[in-house]
Amino acid sequence: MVRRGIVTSRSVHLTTCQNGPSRRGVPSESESWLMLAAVLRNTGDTDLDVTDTIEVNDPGPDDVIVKITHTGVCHSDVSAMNGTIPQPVPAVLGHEGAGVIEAVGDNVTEVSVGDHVIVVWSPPCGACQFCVGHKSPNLCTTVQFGSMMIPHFREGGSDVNAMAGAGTFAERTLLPKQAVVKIDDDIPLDIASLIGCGVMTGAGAALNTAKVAPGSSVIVYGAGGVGVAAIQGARIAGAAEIVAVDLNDAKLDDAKRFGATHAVTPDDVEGISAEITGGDGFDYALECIGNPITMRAAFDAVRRGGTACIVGVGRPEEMVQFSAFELFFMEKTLVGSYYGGTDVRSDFHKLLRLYKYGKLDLEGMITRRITIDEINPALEAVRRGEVIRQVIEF
Ligand code: PAD
Ligand code: ZN
Repeated sequence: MVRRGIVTSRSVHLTTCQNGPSRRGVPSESESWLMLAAVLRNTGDTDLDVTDTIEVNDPGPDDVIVKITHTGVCHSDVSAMNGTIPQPVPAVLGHEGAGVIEAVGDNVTEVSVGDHVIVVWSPPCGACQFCVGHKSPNLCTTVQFGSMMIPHFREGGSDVNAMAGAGTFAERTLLPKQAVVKIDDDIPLDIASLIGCGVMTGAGAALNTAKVAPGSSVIVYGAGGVGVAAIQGARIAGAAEIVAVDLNDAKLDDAKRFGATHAVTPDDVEGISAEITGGDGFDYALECIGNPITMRAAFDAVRRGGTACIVGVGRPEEMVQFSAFELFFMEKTLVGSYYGGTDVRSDFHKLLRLYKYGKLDLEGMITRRITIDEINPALEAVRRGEVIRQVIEF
């Protein structure tokens, strides 16, 4: 259900949103739309406030406004609520989204009104040492941190932040132009939204960060949206064995649909490792939960010389311990993976081509489609580990 109201203000002229986009530019005096958004009022709240009192701010010369059509619910949204991921409040949460460009600032030539786009929660500036020198554009913070400093929304006279500079749990959001990747109009936007976080993160962790090799053995901890994408990434890379580990039995069945050759609860990891690797350990482990215990378990699950890749996000104060001897003796690679080590400009399109030819199952990852009014039960389902992805449709 969508409720909208009109107010008179200095805000962007969004007359396009009823009948489809028709104009470019940062407009002048006019009416703006109040819109539905899900707001975190206080860190520690277990519910978001679904309200129609939020407005999007005017785009600057290098900004765009995206009409969000679809946004996935990721565990990181839950983590922003409970303080695992630091997030100034009040904030519109959501960071996995896709939609249509509704307005562009004067300097924006890369996209136009009406373009279909995926939202990028960590956009590369394209010019800094991380983007150019280190060839790690996922680690560029220039645009993201700059964007996070600017309130994207307002409510009455007060500022409202956007999670990770994205804020996709709203009918529209304000983004720097680098934070959108244009896609073809025939790609379903619900599918596209998943690429914006969970799918890129999980598949990218397997393909870009761990660089899973053909014929190798892989164990993936956690079969939520990120873990299922990691399983698919490992399958695409040509892994021989892919073991999914999850507490939830239903998730073990799910994991097999996406390419896991084996699926076990944590208690059975040792047994399956003995069966597949003779007890040496797996070539790769991908931790897609965010728990220090499973991070340590992932490190333990790989063989001497193997790679443990940590994708899950734990609290800043939580620690994982390593023996000062084992690091040398086991010669394992321990690597974090931020946004799947992606260069979004090329990787989003690669993943969409894999989807197009049936090699990446994105449709099957959508457990349910919901409205923004159903966000709180949806977040609870994520906490209980019951779902792969839930997609909000506006
Ligand atoms: P999710 O909640 O959909 O999936 C987590 C899965 O782990 C669920 O199926 C749970 O049942 C399972 N699980 C929980 N605890 C255990 C346990 N102790 N043993 C075995 N299984 C368990 O989460 P998600 O897939 O949306 O996200 C996973 C993590 O990835 C989370 O920490 C999120 O914040 C992180 C993430 N990282 C990045 C990044 O850039 N590295 C990006 C996006 C998300
Ligand atoms: Zn996410």
